[in-house]
Amino acid sequence: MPEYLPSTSDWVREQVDLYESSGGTQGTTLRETGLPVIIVTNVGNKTGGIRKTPLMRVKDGDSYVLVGSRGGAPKHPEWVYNLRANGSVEVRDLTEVYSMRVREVEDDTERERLWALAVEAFPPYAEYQTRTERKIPVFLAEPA
Ligand code: F42
Repeated sequence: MPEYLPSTSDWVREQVDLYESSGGTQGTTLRETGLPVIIVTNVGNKTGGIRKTPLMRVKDGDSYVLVGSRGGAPKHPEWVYNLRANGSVEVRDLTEVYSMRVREVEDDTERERLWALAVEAFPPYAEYQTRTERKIPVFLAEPA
């Protein structure tokens, strides 16, 4: 059984711990913003370890839009490479956990629609994109 490899970022690791240990009743928002967060459990593409990545909750029907913003940093988050290598994830949304299939959104029209949903749910995404040359990757997690 692959082992859980906690994030090297303290605030992220602590949010995952609180969110999961409370069964999805605590630690479910982005600090004081009150905006909802989901936890994406994915497989490390190099370590094979279990990674748990909190992301803003952006819904598209029963699907979730996953945005590799990392605050507009110059490099993609490392979980992007995990999802590209293995699209089978679990998404925890509050007390529910769903098995989902993730695909990277390449089609411009679809990406435009989903990006608009993401910015509506979390306006800072628009500002993050202006901070970096890289095109922030967008994935869609659909019910498996
Ligand atoms: N990040 C976003 O990009 N978008 C969001 O909407 C978002 C919301 C959010 C809400 C709450 C919260 O607590 C955090 C939030 N974050 C959001 C931050 C997000 O959870 C990640 O911490 C961030 O995106 C950076 O992702 P990362 O995968 O680069 O994480 C780093 C810090 C990390 O954990 N690195 C590990 C390490 O040991 O250094 C390795 C992680 C990993 O997956 N390694 C792979 C492996 O095989 O295990 C290899 C990856 C590779 O390089 O191929």
